[in-house]
Amino acid sequence: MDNEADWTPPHRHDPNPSPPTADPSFVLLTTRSVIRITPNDLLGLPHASVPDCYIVSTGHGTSGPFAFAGVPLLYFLDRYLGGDWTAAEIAGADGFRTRMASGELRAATKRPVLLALARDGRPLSRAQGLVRLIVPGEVGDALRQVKWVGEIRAIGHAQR
Ligand SMILES: Nc1nc2c(c(=O)[nH]1)N[C@H]1C(S)=C(S)[C@@H](COP(=O)(O)O)O[C@H]1N2
Ligand SMILES: [Mo]
Repeated sequence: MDNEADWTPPHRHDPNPSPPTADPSFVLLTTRSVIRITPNDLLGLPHASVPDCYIVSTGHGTSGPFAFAGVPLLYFLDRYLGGDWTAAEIAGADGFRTRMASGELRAATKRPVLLALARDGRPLSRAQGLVRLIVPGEVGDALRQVKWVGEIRAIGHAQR
């Protein structure tokens, strides 16, 4: 039930090439609040850069290598949720989504999962996916490289 297959679309997914909306902000949903986050908010948080990232489209070929920079998702979630969470669902504004477990994020210390704002030293455009989830450990396809993050939902976040 709660496995990854339920949270990723079929492998032969046709990637959406164009942004569904213009607004690059997203909402963080917890059991008690809805917090709107803008790219500008993220710019005020610690950043990391991860080189040699590839976007592996099974239909359209591979692009990269890219150096993506942004806020580590683990830092972001711990900061807003206080460590009190077990997983997060990350959805694009078009509904494309994936799920990241806390343990997986904590294990990826060298190549952290990012809420990316820049690529190769330049700000990401909305067309390029701003704000984009970058999962450097995903190498065989791009099903977790969610463009246009619109919603992050905290899982296992206790109501206090
Ligand atoms: N929001 C969103 N993100 C997405 C997709 C999508 O359809 N919507 N497609 C995924 C797939 S299947 C691929 S191959 C890549 C394509 O990324 P690119 O447009 O940078 O090449 O985006 C991934 N992220
Ligand atoms: Mo893809």
